[in-house]
Amino acid sequence: MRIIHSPRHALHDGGMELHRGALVPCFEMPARVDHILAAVARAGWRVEPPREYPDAVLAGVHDADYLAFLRGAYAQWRAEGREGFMLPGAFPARGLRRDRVPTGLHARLGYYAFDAGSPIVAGTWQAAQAAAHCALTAADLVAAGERSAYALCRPPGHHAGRGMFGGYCFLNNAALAAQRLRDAGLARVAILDVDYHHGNGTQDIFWQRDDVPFVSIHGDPDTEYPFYLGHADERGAGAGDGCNHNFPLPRGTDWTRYAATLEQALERIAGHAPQALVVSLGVDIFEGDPISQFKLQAADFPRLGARIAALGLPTVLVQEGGYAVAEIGDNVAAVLAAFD
Ligand code: SP5
Ligand code: ZN
Repeated sequence: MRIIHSPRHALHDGGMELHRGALVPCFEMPARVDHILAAVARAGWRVEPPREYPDAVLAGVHDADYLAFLRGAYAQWRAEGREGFMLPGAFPARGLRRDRVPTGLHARLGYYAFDAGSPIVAGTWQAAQAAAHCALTAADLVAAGERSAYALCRPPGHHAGRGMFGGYCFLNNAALAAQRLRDAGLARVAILDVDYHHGNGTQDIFWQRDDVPFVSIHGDPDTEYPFYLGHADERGAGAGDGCNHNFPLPRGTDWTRYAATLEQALERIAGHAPQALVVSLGVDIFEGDPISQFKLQAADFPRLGARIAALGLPTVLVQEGGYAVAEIGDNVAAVLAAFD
């Protein structure tokens, strides 16, 4: 298994998130990576650094003004005499204007964010850039003929849209990998998102496109984060009509129920006859996850990997969520082993 990883992930650290009305340390923490690297080492897989890419590549799936904001936000925060982490406190919800980008730093912070759970710190841009480069490198390996590659991305990416961040995500690593495969000449690239939380950012990015079908299994947004996207009636628009497939499942879903839905999701993917697959691999579907409510056991992750690998597609796996830190490594490695 080709494993792509950058130690620059650790530059994104030290933030707190607003969780049930209190500021608590982010569940998305650097130690997650240590446990994945340990499991990768136990499996005997070598870790490779990402290649470098110009920022112009990021503009393939993100708006230029959004990228400029992310790149410069923390320096402006410091220039205004502030320290610590940046969190927004106001958002342009219904009834407020979204048709102009405000000039003030705090105004733009709320404009580009969709939650108060994704702090920006001094190293966030560098870490997000490195994670994006991991995903792009994994995509380049698969485009060059590798059967599979795993991007150990941190921060994760699937909640980041064309012009918004949230859910611990700033740059959409999976979307960048899919776009990279498209740019390499593959006509259709499917994305399967198995993270517990709906990949609202990925859906947003490919909503009107028929070349990157998006298929997601996740906690029902009526009760689960990110709440405001991810329902089964969201099918895509324009050229993308019929290319978006959401499978929301209730709290308490175990492998038996999950596996039945997975078969339907895989059928949809096969129906689009893609040349390659990108997997948004969140293992927060594990029973022990502290912020999620599915009931998959450790023994279910090899099954999950085997079912996805059975599609027989060249596959880029991109790390998303998973907050049961002690178990995250074994659960991820169990999925990857099916592709080895
Ligand atoms: C990439 C990813 O998995 N992002 C998830 C972001 C979730 N952030 C908000 C979580 C709020 C969960 N509140 C439920 C409390 C359960 N104890
Ligand atoms: Zn998640």
